[in-house]
Amino acid sequence: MMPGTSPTVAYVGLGSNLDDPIAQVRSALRELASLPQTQLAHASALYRSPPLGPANQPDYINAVAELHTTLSPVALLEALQNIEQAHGRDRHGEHWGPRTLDLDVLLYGQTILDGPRLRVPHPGLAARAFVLIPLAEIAPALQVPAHGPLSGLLAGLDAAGTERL
Ligand code: ROI
Repeated sequence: MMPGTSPTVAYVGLGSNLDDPIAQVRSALRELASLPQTQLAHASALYRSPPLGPANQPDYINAVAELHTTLSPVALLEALQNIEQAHGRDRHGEHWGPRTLDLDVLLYGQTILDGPRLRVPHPGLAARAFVLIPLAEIAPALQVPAHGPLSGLLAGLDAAGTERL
């Protein structure tokens, strides 16, 4: 990015259900705050949610962070993957299985991307209570590209089980 380019408002989803998930998410928030070219503008509370996917895994701790960044979408993705790896993320486990730390680019401004590495808005965003509820805490008036108002997505949601800590 050129110097002086104004930052983009990006939202990142955090999730963990292994190795002290609360500590994983808290330390990941601190690491997001120290990314280059990036400010952590807001962080939601932590939420406990039942697993989406195989049920024989622990509940998740989830949160959402608002970043103001001049990193490109793919540079941001790579920075998130570096943090995941530093948390011992093993990408060879069962599909939708448990994980020490998952960091997803949920939204990158009003950008829509449909690439092999990165899809934005995140394809699961519109249906996942553990994303939408913390997102609404920090950005209640958000317009979600290709989906419209966040409030509309929340209205159609089964929020049962997602509990604010
Ligand atoms: N389920 C919950 N509740 N929270 C997550 O962050 C989460 N992440 C995942 C899958 C395995 C889809 N299930 C999840 O990647």
